[in-house]
Amino acid sequence: MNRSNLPLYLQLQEVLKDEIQNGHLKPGDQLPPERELSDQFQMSRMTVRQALNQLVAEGLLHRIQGKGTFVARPKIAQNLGLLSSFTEDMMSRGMKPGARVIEKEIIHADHKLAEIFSLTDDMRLIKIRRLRTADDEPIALETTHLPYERFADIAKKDLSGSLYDLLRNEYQVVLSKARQSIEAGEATPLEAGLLKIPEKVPVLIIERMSVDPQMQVIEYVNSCYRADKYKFYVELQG
Ligand code: 16G
Repeated sequence: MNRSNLPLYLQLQEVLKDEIQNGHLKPGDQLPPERELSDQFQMSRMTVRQALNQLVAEGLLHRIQGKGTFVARPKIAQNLGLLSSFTEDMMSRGMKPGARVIEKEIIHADHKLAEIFSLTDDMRLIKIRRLRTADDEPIALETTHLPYERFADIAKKDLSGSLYDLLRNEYQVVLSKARQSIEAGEATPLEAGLLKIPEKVPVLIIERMSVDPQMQVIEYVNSCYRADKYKFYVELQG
């Protein structure tokens, strides 16, 4: 494609994308100020800003207020075909997984939760909300529900590591299947504060329901993932 036919802001986007792809611009590198880019590429600052805004929206660049525009780290890509834990996912990428417990309580199942767990309304569940981090950076806020009858004492255990390891090692529970849905959402004030993103930015809302080999529901998890840090992929067979 001949770039000179493209609108100016798209031309600049293509140049910057190439620089990122061929490694001349690396994650963490700071871009020159808008004024310099506008001189260098002979376009107005508004056009430069338009190009940069689009690359920020695509997750290739990020802005730090008062500091400038930087090349973003590539998103963490998770294979949707595997029933893996956050800990395994991060470790397989050489990243340090983390979990900070924000809240844990015993709740009574509302109608929706009762249906998911095949419980009668009002039965008890353990609700655990944890902030998940990768290399100490907040990635997701996960709210997990577990049946109280089966895991009554789990809230007393150390939940700052892998929940799946805990289930396996302390309760001999192995998850065999899960159903997961992913949809777009907006960060609520609570999510934005904990995930260190502005309120209302697009996020990925994920629900996972996992069962053991006897098809007993073990966990129902509602998560909010940062869309600028995470993406999911699936391999399709023809
Ligand atoms: C993943 C799961 C979550 C599960 C957690 C266990 C998604 C969207 N969610 O984050 O359902 O509870 O792993 O991870 O993938 P852990 O064993 O590291 O605590």
